[in-house]
Amino acid sequence: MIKTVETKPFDGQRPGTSGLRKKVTVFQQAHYTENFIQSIFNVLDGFKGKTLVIGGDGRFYNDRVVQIAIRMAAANGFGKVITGQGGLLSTPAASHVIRLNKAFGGIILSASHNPGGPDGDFGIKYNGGNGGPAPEKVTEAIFAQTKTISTYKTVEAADIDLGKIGSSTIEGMSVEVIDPVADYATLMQSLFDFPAIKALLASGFTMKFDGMSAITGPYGTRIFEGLLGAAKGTVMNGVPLPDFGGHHPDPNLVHAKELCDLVIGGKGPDFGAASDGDGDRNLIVGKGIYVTPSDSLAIIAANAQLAPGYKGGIAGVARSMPTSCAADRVAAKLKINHFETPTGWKFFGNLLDAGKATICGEESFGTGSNHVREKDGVWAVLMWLNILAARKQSVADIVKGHWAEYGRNYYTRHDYEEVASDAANALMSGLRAQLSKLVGQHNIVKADDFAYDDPVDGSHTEGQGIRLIFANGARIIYRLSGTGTSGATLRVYIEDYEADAKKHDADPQVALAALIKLARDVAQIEKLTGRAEPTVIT
Ligand code: VG1
Ligand code: CO
Repeated sequence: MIKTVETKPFDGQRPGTSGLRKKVTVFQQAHYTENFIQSIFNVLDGFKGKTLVIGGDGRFYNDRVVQIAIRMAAANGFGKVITGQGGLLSTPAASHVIRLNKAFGGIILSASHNPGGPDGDFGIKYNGGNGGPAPEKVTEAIFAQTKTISTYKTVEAADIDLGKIGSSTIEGMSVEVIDPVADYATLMQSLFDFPAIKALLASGFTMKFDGMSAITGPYGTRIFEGLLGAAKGTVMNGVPLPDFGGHHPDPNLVHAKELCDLVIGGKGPDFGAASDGDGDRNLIVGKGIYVTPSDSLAIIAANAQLAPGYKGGIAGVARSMPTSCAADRVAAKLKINHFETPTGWKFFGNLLDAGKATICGEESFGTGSNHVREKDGVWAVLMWLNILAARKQSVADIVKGHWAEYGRNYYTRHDYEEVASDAANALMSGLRAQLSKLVGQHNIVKADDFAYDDPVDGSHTEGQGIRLIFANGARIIYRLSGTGTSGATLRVYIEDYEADAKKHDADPQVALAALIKLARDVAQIEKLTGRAEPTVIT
């Protein structure tokens, strides 16, 4: 039976860089989750009888919210819900399932790389029929709904059994439970040279993939160990856990330390990779080398045609503004489009839909292409394996060869996590106030607050990060995170370009030391936040 429940608005339900992210305990408040889901439905038009995809990364509370969302979809008039077994779908797989089934849209449950568990984080976001995160005009409309909502619709019904693959109905709406990996694995086989990768793995080349006790364990096990024949045990931390084993499922040098020590240390396998909580990020390491996400994007763009799905070449490459300019150099050489967008995958959707860009990436361990409308961790790993199989060189040789050809964009990101919000805001407004007078000092030729005009729909987005651009192309960028759930996180991105191959072997922290110091001084980071050092360096 459909019922209408009275409710009152909650403050602060504004989606951030990637959906609404809050502590689990916030989502557990009576009506909180329902209010947000109803607000999504309230801004959508014409979904009666259509299909909605629902799935999440398996973190604590995923199982409850999937049931809540299914009931509300039925009460609001959707014709069908498709979800993965156990309510699980990686973010890129959800994007694919939306596109494959020509669904109206999807609700993705994840707080990505944020910790999980009863005291951890949870998140909800809406993706449209193109499989991509809702653009800002939609997320802002959802936020407006959350401020005035007074009722939501649900049905009184028992939980749907999501443990078994198959179909059932609830209040006249059908619910199809699918294998979360199968369609995605088929898509990957259509893009990459699986026989060549299989031959590489059979030839003594070794790899490790860290699923970080999150969603990509089953995807990695099926694809790397199953379809590609990698040795059993190639996938580590391959069983998804509701609390990710107590770790941050964030594939970087800090949180994937065990893998990095093993592979970068040179005594482990030839190739290492990891993904995050919801499967859209990737970390790539090789014997003796860490590949920065910015370099990975550039190298993928330069080599994509080696993979069958991209053999006709790529139309363009897009990167988020803080991502290093390495990819721009590849685009210039290939004479293809390049785009600089604000942070967050939602800004790539229009470029991909319009065929203007084929490969996209962010410095935050996100790379992807037009095969879906999300970044895609396992895709990036397969792309690297395909490149390695085709070029028959080591990761280090490919990276160093790339630098020799294009020059090296030394790059680092310094994060100051859980800083007091007031201090972080004061720091950003202090920077904004100095912008005009900074030009001319320290060889700064441009200082601004990044704004973006979408070349496809003309939408305008402001306040996307302070940029200091130097005469030689070096950059310092400051922005506040839009995915955190406590206090503020200040991100400082530092980049410098070195053309001379004889100077390509430095530690980035050393090569960038003078710029790092300048970045701290100009923003008065220690004075305003009390932090002498960042909490995470990537
Ligand atoms: C961070 C990253 C951004 C990424 C976003 C979502 O956002 O910087 O590049 O798109 O996370 O990724 P912020 O606002 O905290 O800097 V995920 O894997 O959390 O969906
Ligand atoms: Co993620």
